[in-house]
Amino acid sequence: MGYRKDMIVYQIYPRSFKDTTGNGVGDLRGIIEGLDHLADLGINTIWLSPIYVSPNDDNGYDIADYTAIQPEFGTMADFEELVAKAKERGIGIVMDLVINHTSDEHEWFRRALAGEEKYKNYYIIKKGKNGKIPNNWGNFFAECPWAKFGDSEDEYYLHLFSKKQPDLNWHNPEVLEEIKRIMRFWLDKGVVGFRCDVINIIYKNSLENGRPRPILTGQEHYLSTEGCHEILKTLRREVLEPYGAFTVGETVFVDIAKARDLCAPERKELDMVFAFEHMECDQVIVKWFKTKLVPRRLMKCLSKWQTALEWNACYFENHDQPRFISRFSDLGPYRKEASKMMAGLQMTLRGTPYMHEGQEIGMTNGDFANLDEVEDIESHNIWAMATKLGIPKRIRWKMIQRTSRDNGRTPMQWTAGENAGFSSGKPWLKVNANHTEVNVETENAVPNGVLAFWKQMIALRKTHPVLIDGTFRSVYEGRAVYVFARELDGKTLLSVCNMTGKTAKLPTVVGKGGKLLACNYEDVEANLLKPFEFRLLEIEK
Ligand code: TEU
Repeated sequence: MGYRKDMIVYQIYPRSFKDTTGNGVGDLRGIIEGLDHLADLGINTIWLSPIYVSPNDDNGYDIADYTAIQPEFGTMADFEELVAKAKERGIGIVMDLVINHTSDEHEWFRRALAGEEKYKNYYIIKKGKNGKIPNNWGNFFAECPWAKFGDSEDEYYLHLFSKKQPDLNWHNPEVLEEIKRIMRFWLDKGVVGFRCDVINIIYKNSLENGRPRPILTGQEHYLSTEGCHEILKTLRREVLEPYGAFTVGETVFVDIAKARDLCAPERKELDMVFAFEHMECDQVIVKWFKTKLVPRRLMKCLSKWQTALEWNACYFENHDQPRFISRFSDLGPYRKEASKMMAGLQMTLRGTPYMHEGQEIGMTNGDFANLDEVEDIESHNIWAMATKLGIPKRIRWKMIQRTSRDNGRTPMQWTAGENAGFSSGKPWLKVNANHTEVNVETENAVPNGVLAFWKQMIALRKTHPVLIDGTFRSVYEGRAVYVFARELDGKTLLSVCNMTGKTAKLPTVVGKGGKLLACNYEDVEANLLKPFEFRLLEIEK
């Protein structure tokens, strides 16, 4: 029930995947065209970022109609065809469930603005305090989280994200009923589950002032509240279980204890969570300030989560994150090797792997020249905030370049041709210049390429039950080299990753024996690992 441990998920950001109409925006028919590539890659589940009607203030994470398809993406018939054709290839579709907020253009919010009390109660609307906003909370997009409610003199609505994303009032049972209806609508269309957007913040305990902190003051009033746990239990019992559907929650600021409370099997809430700690290994206080990625920090963090949770959602990239290989400060000429090493790492950790589109060809961060080439609302807000704080332009730009969510959203690189074969029109976001070298077509033509290695690692995962059911044991965490073991029924696989662009000593714990199941270099040396070398060894007992 819920999920299958053999799931291998591939995230599609529909705007950026493949455009078949020439309007510069990816669409559902483009995804249908891409299915053969995905089947060939070996994945069996697609998570679709939002495809619902939206004014696109936050690229679809601001939903104006939960049960209709965004016209620029296609029609409901296209969606149904996608579900059917994916199913023919053994691929299930997972939808993005964004229920912390709607768009301010959703009918509920419009009717609230028109004065209908029923709908006002769908949102979090509060009177100001002596002409001031209701509390001191922070906002995820570095805005003020309160906006004037219509023409009202002293009423405000809460928005933890953009002004066009009013938060829903989960104290109102009618909201729960609406969401149940929406979930069943998509389950009836054959989707296999949901990725639940910022799910651990939906239920606000109170709107009291929060303890002041560098970011997101007020979070103690809404992070993983009892109300949220109750809602998750109800949705699972009443909606998901009857369909055998699964959920992964995007859960912000969770530590291990909170993550356990949200996804421990016996609690019957979420099946697994996207935690953030390993993505924050190279950040200082807030994600917009990055330092060098210190491999050992990453290893320690991965081992900690691998050991603590019964099952992890293993991801290194998504539409909110810079490309992972671009985070290695010594990547140098080793893009391919690093991507292959990440394939080895991701496919041998314990948990469900979630790849992001383009990861399979080793796509890198965007090569934006200036802010005009960046679309993301968060990047623009951060730029404005940093300007206000007097941070010099050069540093501001560096911050955006390194952290912008658009790094993970550049158009998928299909060919070396114009616009990377993504679109015949002007793409909505700049195509990376390296598409002439980094693209699916070129990769398909080489036997030892990045794509071939991802395929090999996915195939290995499918044929080695130890990579799915086996336990995880950290064996070595060095300055450069990470070694961990997966064990099942007396069988041991050792995953050996050099996480730097320098040659490193093979740790003696690896020993001499063992059968080499995979390696991203043609020849291996007895005692050395080449830059970003990955080995998977089967140890004979
Ligand atoms: O993201 C929520 C989230 O907390 C972050 O990862 C977010 O990207 C932001 O950078 C916080 O600083 C989810 C979605 O994945 C994201 O795309 C949406 O913008 C957001 O929720 C609102 O729906």
